[in-house]
Amino acid sequence: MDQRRTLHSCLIATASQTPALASVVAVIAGLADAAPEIAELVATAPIRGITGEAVGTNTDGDSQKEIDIAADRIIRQTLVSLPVAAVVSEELEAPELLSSSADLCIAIDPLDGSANLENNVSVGTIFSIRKKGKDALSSFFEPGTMQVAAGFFVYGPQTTLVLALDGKVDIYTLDWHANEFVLTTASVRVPADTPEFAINASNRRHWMGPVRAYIDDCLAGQGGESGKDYNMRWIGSLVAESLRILMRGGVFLYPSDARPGYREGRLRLLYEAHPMALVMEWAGGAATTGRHRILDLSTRALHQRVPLIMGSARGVRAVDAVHESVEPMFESDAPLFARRGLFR
Ligand code: FBP
Repeated sequence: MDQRRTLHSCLIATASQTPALASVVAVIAGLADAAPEIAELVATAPIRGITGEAVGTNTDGDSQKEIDIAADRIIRQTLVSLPVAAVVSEELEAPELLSSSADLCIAIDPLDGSANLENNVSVGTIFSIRKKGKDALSSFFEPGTMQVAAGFFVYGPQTTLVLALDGKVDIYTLDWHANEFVLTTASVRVPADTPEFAINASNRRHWMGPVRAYIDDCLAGQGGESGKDYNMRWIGSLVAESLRILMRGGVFLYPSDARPGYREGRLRLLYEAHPMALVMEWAGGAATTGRHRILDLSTRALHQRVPLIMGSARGVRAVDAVHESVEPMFESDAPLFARRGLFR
């Protein structure tokens, strides 16, 4: 007998146990229907000639490729027929208002990491779902704790859905033949303490004192204050890094740095940091800026960036502790920054 549990059957079970989640479940089912089309687009993009050249810039000045726009179109067409009041997309300057009677507001990054596509590195779609507050637009300015579900698809060797719903995080894998997602890891837990970090180390000279002190100590290994040897990974694709951290732990850092435009980091709060923080916390991990819990932050501007440090709970706490003990200045502002004990 086939013991496998499909996304469809899990969603039906959730909606019948928790009727308040019925519209959320409908939206997730819709996104899951759209994902194979985007995965197929990604898989065949070089043949179609649409990975490469930038065709414009988005609201934040990031280059936009034809494939970013195509993925955005697929997702937003899907959302039109679902109980969605408004959508914020990385590819849209302003929110799009959909059904005024619907009770959900969605923020999406339709194709995160598309700069990696020429190299056949995993990319993905990130989504964040919140209940509509007093009106659709103001809902996007509520803290990340208002999310009722979040997750991401990874288009890689496998097409994966990581879904934070109903207080837990499940991982599904697309069965291409049956055209359905199958539960492959239920209630995933981020290992509490994995000596592995992920950061774009080429920016070291631009980092603030605390991040530099933390990473320098990781690099010092057993001879450093942590007394542990660390491994390093950097894929340059948020969805791929997040999936790795869920499966085997570690800490991911995209901090603020002194480069123009990076004083608040690189990643966007509404459709990158908030959903990843919900996934991490519901899987037993943590997500902060080094000083503040990401889920407690409210958006000031729709496409606002934020420093993101996430992953194994003990690792994130260690980074936060360094932020308490090391002066928060950029080296370019003050070459000598104070340093006390790191892992206390
Ligand atoms: P986009 O949202 O523009 O796709 O950029 C996000 C991202 O690609 C993340 O997936 C990744 O973590 C980060 O940028 C890599 O940045 P960098 O190239 O500075 O290391």
